[in-house]
Amino acid sequence: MVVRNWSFLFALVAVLSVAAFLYAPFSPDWWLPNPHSAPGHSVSSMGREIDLLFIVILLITGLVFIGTQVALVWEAFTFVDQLDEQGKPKRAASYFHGDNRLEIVWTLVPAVILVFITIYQFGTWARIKYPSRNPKVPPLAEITARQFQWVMRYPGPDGRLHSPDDLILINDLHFVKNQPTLIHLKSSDVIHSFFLPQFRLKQDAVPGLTIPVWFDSDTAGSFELACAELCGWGHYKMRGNVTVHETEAEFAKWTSERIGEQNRDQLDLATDGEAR
Ligand SMILES: [Cu+2]
Repeated sequence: MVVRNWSFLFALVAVLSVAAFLYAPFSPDWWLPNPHSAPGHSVSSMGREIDLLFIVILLITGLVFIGTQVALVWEAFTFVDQLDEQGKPKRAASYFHGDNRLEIVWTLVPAVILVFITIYQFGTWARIKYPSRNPKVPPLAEITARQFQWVMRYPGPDGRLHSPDDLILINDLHFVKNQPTLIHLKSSDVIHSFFLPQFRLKQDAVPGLTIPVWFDSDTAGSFELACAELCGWGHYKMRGNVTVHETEAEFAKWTSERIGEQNRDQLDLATDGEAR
Protein backbone atom coordinates (compact mmCIF):
# COMPACT_ATOMS: atom_id res chain seq x y z
CA MET A 1 0.00 0.00 0.00
CA VAL A 2 1.21 3.46 -0.80
CA VAL A 3 2.37 5.08 2.42
CA ARG A 4 0.46 8.25 1.66
CA ASN A 5 -2.87 6.34 1.80
CA TRP A 6 -2.49 6.03 5.56
CA SER A 7 -3.45 9.69 5.75
CA PHE A 8 -6.98 8.68 4.65
CA LEU A 9 -7.25 6.50 7.78
CA PHE A 10 -6.43 9.54 9.94
CA ALA A 11 -9.03 11.53 8.00
CA LEU A 12 -11.66 8.81 8.52
CA VAL A 13 -11.14 8.80 12.31
CA ALA A 14 -11.51 12.59 12.43
CA VAL A 15 -14.62 12.59 10.20
CA LEU A 16 -16.29 9.86 12.30
CA SER A 17 -15.49 11.77 15.52
CA VAL A 18 -17.03 14.97 14.18
CA ALA A 19 -20.03 13.04 12.82
CA ALA A 20 -20.61 11.51 16.29
CA PHE A 21 -20.66 14.97 17.87
CA LEU A 22 -23.03 16.31 15.23
CA TYR A 23 -25.40 13.36 15.71
CA ALA A 24 -25.28 13.34 19.54
CA PRO A 25 -27.75 16.19 20.31
CA PHE A 26 -30.42 14.37 18.29
CA SER A 27 -30.14 11.19 20.38
CA PRO A 28 -31.46 11.27 23.96
CA ASP A 29 -28.85 8.74 25.06
CA TRP A 30 -25.74 10.21 23.44
CA TRP A 31 -25.99 13.79 24.64
CA LEU A 32 -26.02 15.28 28.14
CA PRO A 33 -28.25 13.32 30.55
CA ASN A 34 -31.77 14.65 30.15
CA PRO A 35 -35.01 13.05 31.31
CA HIS A 36 -36.91 11.26 28.55
CA SER A 37 -39.96 13.26 29.59
CA ALA A 38 -38.12 16.47 28.72
CA PRO A 39 -35.62 15.63 25.95
CA GLY A 40 -33.16 18.30 24.93
CA HIS A 41 -33.02 20.23 28.15
CA SER A 42 -31.90 19.94 31.70
CA VAL A 43 -34.67 20.20 34.30
CA SER A 44 -33.05 22.87 36.50
CA SER A 45 -32.66 26.58 35.82
CA MET A 46 -28.90 26.41 36.44
CA GLY A 47 -28.71 23.38 34.14
CA ARG A 48 -29.54 25.42 31.08
CA GLU A 49 -26.73 27.88 31.83
CA ILE A 50 -24.30 25.01 32.32
CA ASP A 51 -25.40 23.37 29.07
CA LEU A 52 -24.69 26.65 27.28
CA LEU A 53 -21.18 26.62 28.78
CA PHE A 54 -20.70 23.02 27.63
CA ILE A 55 -21.76 23.98 24.11
CA VAL A 56 -19.50 27.07 23.98
CA ILE A 57 -16.51 24.97 25.12
CA LEU A 58 -17.44 22.17 22.71
CA LEU A 59 -17.56 24.67 19.83
CA ILE A 60 -14.11 26.04 20.71
CA THR A 61 -12.51 22.63 21.17
CA GLY A 62 -14.40 21.29 18.12
CA LEU A 63 -13.03 24.04 15.85
CA VAL A 64 -9.51 23.46 17.19
CA PHE A 65 -9.94 19.71 16.68
CA ILE A 66 -11.09 20.14 13.07
CA GLY A 67 -8.22 22.58 12.37
CA THR A 68 -5.53 20.32 13.81
CA GLN A 69 -6.93 17.20 12.08
CA VAL A 70 -7.02 18.95 8.70
CA ALA A 71 -3.39 20.03 9.22
CA LEU A 72 -2.40 16.52 10.33
CA VAL A 73 -4.00 14.77 7.36
CA TRP A 74 -2.72 17.35 4.89
CA GLU A 75 0.84 16.95 6.18
CA ALA A 76 0.67 13.15 6.24
CA PHE A 77 -0.54 13.28 2.63
CA THR A 78 1.84 15.94 1.31
CA PHE A 79 5.11 15.34 3.11
CA VAL A 80 5.27 11.58 2.69
CA ASP A 81 8.73 10.38 1.80
CA GLN A 82 8.92 10.28 -2.02
CA LEU A 83 11.64 8.10 -3.45
CA ASP A 84 13.40 8.41 -6.79
CA GLU A 85 14.23 5.46 -9.11
CA GLN A 86 17.29 4.54 -7.02
CA GLY A 87 15.14 4.35 -3.88
CA LYS A 88 16.61 7.54 -2.38
CA PRO A 89 14.43 10.32 -0.87
CA LYS A 90 13.70 13.05 -3.41
CA ARG A 91 14.08 15.83 -0.87
CA ALA A 92 15.96 16.19 2.38
CA ALA A 93 14.28 17.24 5.63
CA SER A 94 15.23 20.75 6.70
CA TYR A 95 16.34 21.40 10.27
CA PHE A 96 15.73 24.58 12.20
CA HIS A 97 16.04 25.36 15.87
CA GLY A 98 12.93 26.90 17.39
CA ASP A 99 10.66 29.64 16.13
CA ASN A 100 9.88 32.39 18.61
CA ARG A 101 6.91 33.70 16.65
CA LEU A 102 5.30 30.25 16.60
CA GLU A 103 5.99 29.77 20.33
CA ILE A 104 4.34 33.10 21.17
CA VAL A 105 1.28 32.38 19.00
CA TRP A 106 0.58 28.92 20.39
CA THR A 107 1.06 30.14 23.95
CA LEU A 108 -1.02 33.29 23.61
CA VAL A 109 -3.98 31.82 21.71
CA PRO A 110 -4.82 29.10 24.32
CA ALA A 111 -4.16 31.61 27.12
CA VAL A 112 -6.65 34.09 25.63
CA ILE A 113 -9.22 31.32 25.14
CA LEU A 114 -8.82 30.12 28.76
CA VAL A 115 -9.14 33.65 30.13
CA PHE A 116 -12.27 34.14 28.00
CA ILE A 117 -13.84 30.91 29.37
CA THR A 118 -12.91 31.93 32.94
CA ILE A 119 -14.63 35.31 32.60
CA TYR A 120 -17.56 33.95 30.57
CA GLN A 121 -18.52 31.32 33.18
CA PHE A 122 -18.07 33.53 36.21
CA GLY A 123 -21.70 34.69 36.52
CA THR A 124 -22.99 31.11 36.39
CA TRP A 125 -20.44 29.93 38.98
CA ALA A 126 -21.37 32.77 41.35
CA ARG A 127 -25.10 32.09 40.97
CA ILE A 128 -24.69 28.40 41.78
CA LYS A 129 -21.89 28.31 44.33
CA TYR A 130 -21.80 31.61 46.25
CA PRO A 131 -23.50 31.12 49.65
CA SER A 132 -24.72 34.73 49.48
CA ARG A 133 -26.74 33.80 46.37
CA ASN A 134 -28.43 30.76 47.98
CA PRO A 135 -32.23 30.95 48.13
CA LYS A 136 -33.40 32.33 51.49
CA VAL A 137 -35.41 29.27 52.50
CA PRO A 138 -35.09 26.84 55.42
CA PRO A 139 -33.23 23.65 54.42
CA LEU A 140 -35.38 20.90 52.94
CA ALA A 141 -33.13 18.27 54.50
CA GLU A 142 -29.73 17.49 55.88
CA ILE A 143 -28.04 14.92 53.69
CA THR A 144 -25.12 13.00 55.14
CA ALA A 145 -23.06 10.81 52.86
CA ARG A 146 -21.44 7.72 54.34
CA GLN A 147 -19.95 4.54 52.95
CA PHE A 148 -22.22 3.64 51.13
CA GLN A 149 -25.49 5.51 51.33
CA TRP A 150 -27.12 8.93 51.57
CA VAL A 151 -28.79 9.48 54.93
CA MET A 152 -31.51 12.07 54.47
CA ARG A 153 -32.88 13.82 57.52
CA TYR A 154 -36.04 15.86 56.90
CA PRO A 155 -37.57 18.10 59.55
CA GLY A 156 -40.76 16.63 61.02
CA PRO A 157 -44.02 18.48 61.76
CA ASP A 158 -42.21 21.02 63.95
CA GLY A 159 -40.24 22.21 60.91
CA ARG A 160 -36.90 21.99 62.74
CA LEU A 161 -33.96 19.73 61.98
CA HIS A 162 -32.39 17.67 64.77
CA SER A 163 -35.51 17.41 66.84
CA PRO A 164 -37.11 14.09 67.92
CA ASP A 165 -39.75 14.13 65.16
CA ASP A 166 -37.26 14.20 62.26
CA LEU A 167 -37.94 11.88 59.34
CA ILE A 168 -34.90 9.83 58.35
CA LEU A 169 -34.74 8.07 55.00
CA ILE A 170 -32.03 6.40 52.97
CA ASN A 171 -31.32 7.34 49.34
CA ASP A 172 -34.69 9.03 48.88
CA LEU A 173 -34.76 12.72 47.97
CA HIS A 174 -38.10 14.48 47.51
CA PHE A 175 -38.88 18.11 46.80
CA VAL A 176 -41.42 20.29 45.01
CA LYS A 177 -41.38 21.53 41.42
CA ASN A 178 -40.49 25.17 40.68
CA GLN A 179 -39.28 25.85 44.20
CA PRO A 180 -35.67 26.76 44.88
CA THR A 181 -34.60 24.07 47.34
CA LEU A 182 -31.71 24.12 49.81
CA ILE A 183 -30.04 21.17 51.50
CA HIS A 184 -27.20 20.89 53.99
CA LEU A 185 -24.61 18.44 52.75
CA LYS A 186 -22.28 16.54 55.08
CA SER A 187 -20.09 13.45 55.11
CA SER A 188 -19.42 11.18 58.05
CA ASP A 189 -16.37 9.35 56.65
CA VAL A 190 -14.62 10.12 53.34
CA ILE A 191 -15.17 12.60 50.51
CA HIS A 192 -18.28 11.81 48.47
CA SER A 193 -19.83 13.85 45.71
CA PHE A 194 -23.53 14.70 45.54
CA PHE A 195 -24.38 14.45 41.83
CA LEU A 196 -27.74 15.15 40.20
CA PRO A 197 -26.93 14.57 36.50
CA GLN A 198 -30.26 15.78 35.10
CA PHE A 199 -29.87 18.97 37.15
CA ARG A 200 -26.17 19.47 36.22
CA LEU A 201 -25.39 19.74 39.92
CA LYS A 202 -22.28 18.31 41.54
CA GLN A 203 -20.95 19.14 44.99
CA ASP A 204 -18.38 17.33 47.09
CA ALA A 205 -19.45 16.23 50.58
CA VAL A 206 -16.44 16.85 52.80
CA PRO A 207 -15.97 15.40 56.31
CA GLY A 208 -16.16 18.16 58.92
CA LEU A 209 -18.02 20.64 56.72
CA THR A 210 -21.71 21.44 56.35
CA ILE A 211 -22.12 22.73 52.80
CA PRO A 212 -25.33 24.44 51.68
CA VAL A 213 -26.39 23.30 48.20
CA TRP A 214 -29.37 24.54 46.22
CA PHE A 215 -31.24 23.37 43.12
CA ASP A 216 -34.66 23.55 41.51
CA SER A 217 -36.66 21.68 38.88
CA ASP A 218 -39.18 22.77 36.26
CA THR A 219 -40.27 19.15 35.69
CA ALA A 220 -42.00 16.76 38.07
CA GLY A 221 -40.92 13.13 37.96
CA SER A 222 -38.23 10.67 38.97
CA PHE A 223 -34.55 11.37 38.54
CA GLU A 224 -31.23 9.99 39.67
CA LEU A 225 -28.83 10.81 42.50
CA ALA A 226 -25.34 9.38 42.21
CA CYS A 227 -22.07 9.62 44.09
CA ALA A 228 -19.48 11.10 41.72
CA GLU A 229 -16.43 10.52 43.89
CA LEU A 230 -14.81 7.09 44.02
CA CYS A 231 -15.34 6.60 47.76
CA GLY A 232 -14.60 2.92 48.29
CA TRP A 233 -15.59 -0.59 47.20
CA GLY A 234 -19.35 0.11 47.44
CA HIS A 235 -19.21 3.44 45.59
CA TYR A 236 -21.56 2.07 42.93
CA LYS A 237 -24.24 1.45 45.57
CA MET A 238 -24.61 5.16 46.36
CA ARG A 239 -27.44 5.56 43.93
CA GLY A 240 -30.49 7.42 45.18
CA ASN A 241 -33.93 8.25 43.88
CA VAL A 242 -34.99 11.83 43.34
CA THR A 243 -38.70 12.56 43.17
CA VAL A 244 -39.93 15.99 42.19
CA HIS A 245 -43.52 16.51 43.31
CA GLU A 246 -45.96 18.52 41.24
CA THR A 247 -47.43 20.41 44.20
CA GLU A 248 -46.71 21.32 47.79
CA ALA A 249 -49.78 19.30 48.89
CA GLU A 250 -48.47 16.15 47.19
CA PHE A 251 -45.12 16.59 48.96
CA ALA A 252 -46.86 17.16 52.33
CA LYS A 253 -48.93 13.98 51.81
CA TRP A 254 -45.79 11.99 51.04
CA THR A 255 -44.03 13.38 54.14
CA SER A 256 -46.88 12.57 56.51
CA GLU A 257 -47.17 9.03 55.11
CA ARG A 258 -43.44 8.44 55.66
CA ILE A 259 -43.63 9.85 59.19
CA GLY A 260 -46.55 7.52 59.90
CA GLU A 261 -44.50 4.55 58.66
CA GLN A 262 -41.51 5.59 60.71
CA ASN A 263 -43.60 5.88 63.87
CA ARG A 264 -45.16 2.46 63.27
CA ASP A 265 -41.71 0.91 62.73
CA GLN A 266 -40.43 2.44 65.96
CA LEU A 267 -43.45 1.19 67.86
CA ASP A 268 -42.88 -2.29 66.38
CA LEU A 269 -39.27 -2.19 67.52
CA ALA A 270 -40.20 -1.01 71.01
CA THR A 271 -42.96 -3.60 71.48
CA ASP A 272 -41.44 -6.43 69.44
CA GLY A 273 -44.31 -6.21 66.95
CA GLU A 274 -47.08 -6.77 69.52
CA ALA A 275 -48.56 -3.32 68.99
CA ARG A 276 -50.04 -4.33 65.62
CU1 LIG B 1 -19.67 7.98 47.78
